[in-house]
This record gives sequence, structure tokens and C-alpha cells, in this order.
Amino acid sequence: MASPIRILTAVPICDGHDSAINTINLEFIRHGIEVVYLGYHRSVGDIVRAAIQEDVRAIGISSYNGGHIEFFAKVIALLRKRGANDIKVFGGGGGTITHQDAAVMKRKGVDNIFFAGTSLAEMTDYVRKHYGKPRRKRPRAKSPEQELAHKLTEIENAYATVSRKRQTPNERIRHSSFVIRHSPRAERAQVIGFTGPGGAGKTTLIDELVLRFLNQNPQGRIAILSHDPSVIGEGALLGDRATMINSQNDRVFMRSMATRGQAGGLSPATQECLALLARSGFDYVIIETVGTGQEAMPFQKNGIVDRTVLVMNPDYGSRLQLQKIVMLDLADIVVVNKSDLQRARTAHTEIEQRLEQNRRDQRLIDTVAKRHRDAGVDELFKLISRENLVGRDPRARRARERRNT
Ligand code: B12
Repeated sequence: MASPIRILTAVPICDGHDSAINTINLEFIRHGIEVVYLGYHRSVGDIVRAAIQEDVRAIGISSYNGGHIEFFAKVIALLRKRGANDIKVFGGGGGTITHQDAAVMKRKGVDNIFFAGTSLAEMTDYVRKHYGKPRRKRPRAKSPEQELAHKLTEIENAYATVSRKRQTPNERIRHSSFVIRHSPRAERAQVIGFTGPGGAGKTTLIDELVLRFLNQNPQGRIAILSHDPSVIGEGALLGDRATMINSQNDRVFMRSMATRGQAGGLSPATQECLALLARSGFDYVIIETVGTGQEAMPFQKNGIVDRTVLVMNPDYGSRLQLQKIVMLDLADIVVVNKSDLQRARTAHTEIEQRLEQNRRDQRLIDTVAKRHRDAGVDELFKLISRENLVGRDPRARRARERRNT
């Protein structure tokens, strides 16, 4: 089984016409394509950064509010400047983009423009035909960020093709041509795992924590490994970037992964990708699972996660439901997000009682992640910030003491 085609779609800055791209995304997914959706009102810089980090085959832009000739050209120019010439650009925009405009855009490097009346099948056929063949020789990575992105692709591809080639993923990766240049002094990043049911607000919460991290550490860098569900050989909507606002930043490296048939919230390639990210010079690596069920314990196999955060929605049903949620036994921190909802107080009390039974040093925090400068998110940030973790981890504390003497 080859890796699915990965593309990125977005709507340009000052444009909120997202209904066309939402429909097109769904059609792509239905035809086995993994779509990283960046959302609307996105700048050239945001689009190119995301495309390079996600290492997609192509960028599909849906543009309605004018300025498309310049916008598409700037995306292509920035891709070239960053050495990402192998990421192609295509798009559409109803009656706004004329045939004359499209001719100019193609001369400037756009692969194709789709006009009003084109069927969804024509678009998916185009993507499969033009972006579906495996990349042969890749241009040399021009930046450590691009090199990391290529390497992550290689790991994912190795897991997808492993049965075909009768090699273990590790053997395939070892034979690969990419070698990440790690700083020998780079410490392993603090890895924090976020899990919880779909709709609890994990992505918004992570985005708010990223904002606090960027403000607190003017030189700091952070990575996010985010998951969305998919079945083997099928497409996926990798949509967490569309929710992220603060994470559209050059100091944030984000990668979206489809679970590709694995149950439990993560992908078969997660562990390897996470290990690579953890030693690539970031201060933190945040890993977000797909929305999980009661039985999930996604970080159990994964020795590399330092702290686990379970994000709950106050509307989990009756108190009885809490007895069945395995992560309530395992998480270091439990967050009741959306704590402005009516049931949140009851939820807090019930979860508190449930955690008391565990007799572990677990913390319970109430947050409203959608609220800017929320005090609960501040408290959570303090709890997971590096100083705090270093203080609690005996090995890290000893290393720090050795450095200080
Ligand atoms: C629906 C619509 C809206 C909805 C948008 C809802 C939403 N969430 O998307 C609402 C009512 C909110 C809206 C608002 C506005 N709109 Co409006 N809107 C439209 C309308 C009628 C249809 C666009 C559409 O979704 N079509 C459906 C898609 C599926 O079909 P399609 O456009 O033909 O696209 C085909 C291909 O191009 C291709 N395609 C499109 N994108 C992509 C991307 C990829 C990757 C690929 C492969 C293919 C592809 O797919 C389709 C295949 O058949 C157009 C008029 C028009 N006929 O284009 C105006 C239009 C785009 N809007 C317009 C304007 C001016 C506005 C407003 C500024 C109005 C106002 N003063 O408030 C606001 C701006 C909103 C904003 N924040 O940006 C103008 C833009 C004029 C311009 N560029 O100079 C238009 C052209 C109407 C007009 N004639 O004046 N709008």
C-alpha cells in the first residue's frame, strides 16, 4: 500500500469564501487523498510555511475576492525562495478568475485553474494524475525545517510501504538518504501528550498554550504533532491547522498525521516521528491524538511522552460514565474545558471525586480555551512549563544540578 497523496488547501487572506473548498476537500478525501486544510483568510507566508512543514505534493487555493494573479504568484515565488519547488500550486475561484487571468497565472507557474462548472470528478482525477506519482529525486533540503519535514514524510512512507517491500520501517528509514543534523548539545524536548474526546477543545487549548509559550520564550521553538482519523488507504481531513491562530508562526513546526487505520488515537508512524521531533532542537513537542473513546490509552506504549493531559468536555453524561474512562487513571493533568458551560461545576466535582480514588498526584484544572487570557489556561501553562517539569523530574533535576556545579 503506497502512502496517500497529501495536499494542502486554503483560502487567501481577506477572503472568507470557504464553501467551495469545503465541498472540494470532502470530495478529495472520499477519493483517498489526505487534505491538510489551513482554513480561510490565510497569508502567503502561512500557506507556504504550512505546505513545507506538512511536505505536501501541492497547494490548492480557492480564491474569490480578487488579487488572485498576485497572490498565486507570491505563493510560488516564496516556495521557490525556500527551496520547495517540488510543491505545486493549483486552484479555482468560480467566476472571479477569468480565462485571461488563468493564462497569466499559468505563465507565472500555476499548474491549473478550474472554472465554474467543472465537475468534482475532474478535479480529483487531476490531483491523482498529476500529484499521485511517487516523488523520484527530491531537491536537497534548503533549511533544517524542510529537512525535518522530508524526514517525517520518509518515516510515514516507510510505514505505508513496509509490507510491500518486506522490510521493517526501520530498515527502510536507515537506507534513506536524509540525515538530520542535530545539534549535539540539543536536549531532548519536553513531550506533552494531549488526548480526550472529539469536540472537547484540545486544538484550541493547545493553540492558547503555544501563544503563552511564544510570549514567554522569545527564542523558543515548539513542535506540534496532530492526528486526525483515517482508514488504511483512505483519505483524511487534517483540519487542526484551520483552528490554529497563534501557531501560524515561524517558531512553531506543526505536522498533521492521519491515523491510517490504527485504532487508539495515533498513527503507526507516530512513535518514530515523535522520537525524531523530540531530538530536533525544540523546547517542547506537543502531541495531540484524534478524539478518543473511553478505552483509549494512546500514550501507554509511548515511553517518550513526559506528561499527559486529558481534556474533557463537561457534557460526558452521567457520573457512571467517568468510571469507564481509562485515561482518568493515567493522565497527569485532567482539564475540564468549556468550564463556562452550565454543567461544568458538577463535572468538576464528579471528576475530582473520581481522581481522588486513584490516590495519585493528578491535577484538575478548569479552562475556557476559546477565551483569550483565560486564567485556567494560564494555570495549565504554568503546570506544564519546562521549569516546572524539570523541577519534578529527578533525572532532569540531577542533570541540571550537575550543570550548575
Ligand atoms: C456563496 C457566495 C458568498 C457566500 C460565501 C459563503 C462561504 N462561506 O463561502 C457569502 C454570502 C457569505 C458571500 C459573501 C461575500 N461575497 Co460572495 N459570493 C458567493 C458566490 C455567489 C458563490 C461562490 C461559491 O461558493 N460558489 C460555489 C463553488 C463550488 O462553485 P464555483 O465558484 O463555480 O467554483 C468552481 C471552480 O472554480 C472550482 N474551485 C473553486 N475553488 C477551488 C479550489 C480548488 C483547489 C480547486 C481544485 C477548484 C476550485 O470549484 C467549482 C467547480 O465547479 C459568488 C458568485 C459566483 N458565482 O462565483 C460570490 C462572490 C464571490 N462574492 C462576492 C463578494 C463581493 C462578496 C462580499 C464581499 C459581499 C459583501 N459586500 O459583503 C462578501 C465577502 C465575504 C468574505 N468574508 O470574503 C463577489 C466577488 C467579486 C470580486 N472578486 O470582485 C462574487 C463574485 C459575487 C459578485 N459577482 O459580485 N459570498
